[in-house]
Amino acid sequence: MPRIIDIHTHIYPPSYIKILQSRAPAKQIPYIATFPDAPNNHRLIILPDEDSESTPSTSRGRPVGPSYWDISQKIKFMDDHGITQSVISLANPWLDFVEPEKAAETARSVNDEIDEVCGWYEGRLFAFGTLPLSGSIRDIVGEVERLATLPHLRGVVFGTSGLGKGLDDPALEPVYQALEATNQLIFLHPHYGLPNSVYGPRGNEYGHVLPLALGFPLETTIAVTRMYLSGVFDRFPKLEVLLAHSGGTLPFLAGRIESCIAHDAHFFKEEEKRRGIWDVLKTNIYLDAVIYSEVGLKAAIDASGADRVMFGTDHPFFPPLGEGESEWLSVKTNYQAIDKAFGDDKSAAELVLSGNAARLLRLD
Ligand code: 5CU
Repeated sequence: MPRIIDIHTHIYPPSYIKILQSRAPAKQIPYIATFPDAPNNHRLIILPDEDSESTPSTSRGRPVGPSYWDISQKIKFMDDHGITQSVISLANPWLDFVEPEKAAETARSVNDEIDEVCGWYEGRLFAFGTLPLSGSIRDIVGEVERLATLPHLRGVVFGTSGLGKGLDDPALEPVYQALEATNQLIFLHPHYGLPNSVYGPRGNEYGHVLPLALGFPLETTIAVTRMYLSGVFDRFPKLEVLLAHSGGTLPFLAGRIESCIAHDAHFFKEEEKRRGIWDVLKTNIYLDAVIYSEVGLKAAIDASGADRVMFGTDHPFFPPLGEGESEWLSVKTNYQAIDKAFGDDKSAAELVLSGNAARLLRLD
């Protein structure tokens, strides 16, 4: 059996599920609740506005069951899809919504819980930790440093909002410094998408397609471009960032970003000093292979190199719609994209399927 490592796979640990359930009465997103038109069907509401009055019941959040919190279901999914090891991460919206005074304590307990769960399947499970981003900088840096000491933790996962002002916020510098110093990767993942207004008055008629297929990748692209423009990668040249969904649209748009900088008087004087975006893509950025097509995957490989792209599944999101299907179409499509992109070059495919993750995240 070939070794396969899944670096994009989520979990909401039981204690986090309890937090989501406790928010149901006030309908404070994120929450888990049932609705009067389907009282036996628990829905996970996480994205902005996906529970509004006008949202059709099929687009109201997503059905939620044990695959979201029960680690034995993750292991079964891994077995069903030939996955040897997984690097699990708390799913969006992480701890973004937690009251500031509870943030540090919640992060510690969620991270300890995830570290413990990884220990139940020693060697098969590792994790990216979560940060108390609504807390103080001291709390956040303290948790970064603590995560570096937990046996199964290999980095952190977070979204694009940072401390509330995005990832180009100078106030985040101590966090980047601590991550760089402790050699911990950032797994950057979208959550907020784009304002619903861009989807037009009929946006609600198209399920989750517009926010997930377009809003998520554009959100990631904008966030990492802001990091780049603000000079984060110049000040922290060893910072490593894994971008979800093959970098959003960054591989496709990097040339345009570079050209806009080269033609912008605002950047004219400093242009000489700035590292090029292609250099950052090949030095600081890693991309997952969760893009579902050969075309997108080839763009990711061309932009960052076959030694910087890593297989992922996005489990437990995008399950099959038919009941009792154990093979997930979403996973099969990503395997097929890797097959098609590399053809006979099995050693390059092996890098994406496991070699890169094993090396980068020290999974041996
Ligand atoms: O289905 C979804 O909304 C999602 C999500 O929220 N996060 C994710 O990673 N994938 C799909």
